Amino acid sequence: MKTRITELLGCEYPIIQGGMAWVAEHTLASAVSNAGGIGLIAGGNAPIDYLREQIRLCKEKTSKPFGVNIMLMSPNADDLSQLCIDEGVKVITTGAGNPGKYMAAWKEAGIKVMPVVPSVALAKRMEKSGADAVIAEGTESGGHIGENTTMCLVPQVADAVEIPVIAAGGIADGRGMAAAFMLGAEGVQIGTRFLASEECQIHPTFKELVIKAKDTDNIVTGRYTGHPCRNIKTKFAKKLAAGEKDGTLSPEEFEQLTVGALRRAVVEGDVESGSFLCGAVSGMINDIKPCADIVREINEGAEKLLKL
Ligand code: TUI
Repeated sequence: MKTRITELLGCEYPIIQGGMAWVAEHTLASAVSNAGGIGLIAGGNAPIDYLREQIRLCKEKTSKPFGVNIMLMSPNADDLSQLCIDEGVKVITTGAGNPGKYMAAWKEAGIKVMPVVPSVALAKRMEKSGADAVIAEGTESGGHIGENTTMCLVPQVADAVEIPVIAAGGIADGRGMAAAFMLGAEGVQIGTRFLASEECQIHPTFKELVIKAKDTDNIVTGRYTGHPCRNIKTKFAKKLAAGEKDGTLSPEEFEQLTVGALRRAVVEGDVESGSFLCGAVSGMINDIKPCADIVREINEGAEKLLKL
């Protein structure tokens, strides 16, 4: 499928892997890029040396284009931004903030920049600051989320900007991709489906939780901290949600319990105190597959439905 996104990024399919903190490392990213999509390495809160190594390892594993996600709440965001320029990264996506202050330097370096936006207002601002595309991410996504749904947000963003729109949140198969295209998107960003991929390096317990999850097995926690996150509904997530609701956990106590919780989930598979960030679409993911199959099947499914 050819769209302005495949043209912009020089990839075969307009399918971008989500920049999932702690999850999106070079093995996953290179597998998605080799499959014809765009793999992403997540900067997250990582130190600069970690990201430099991941970028270099990814270049060894693929000659196809790949990108880096800069999580803008990271204290290292300035350094990681410069590192991407120095390492010749071709594509940057951003999350959890406004990347305005980095835009000029990234564009000067010839980087294709695609900020994640949770609203029409931010999409317009990003277009004005020179973004090449925007990723309109609905609240169905895993991790840190905005309020609007993919179904409502994508067409409104597509109407508001001239640059291409990538839809994210709740997309895991060809039907989701076709639906996103009907809403005006020219690409999709997919995270949760790649959690259950062979190349994804997360703890096996995390993969099990994803493929066993039903439609009702995810929950949003942390709204009162200003950083709501969608997770798999483990006992720990339910405890956080209950404490938030009945006032027995202050926002400070909540933050204390969740410091390092993503690492505990991804690296240790710790269901007692880990946060398993995951999208609402996990209920329809029932198997672990190679990234190449995931990318091909999603694209083929969408093409068939769109009668391309
Ligand atoms: O960033 C994400 N997903 C994430 S980041 C993350 S690490 C983290 N963990 C706990 C708390 C906070 C972060 C885990 N998952 N998705 C992209 C995304 N960006 N979702 C929402 C936004 C967003 C929100 C506000 C983007 C821009 C924004 O702008 C505010 C402004 O400054 O205008």
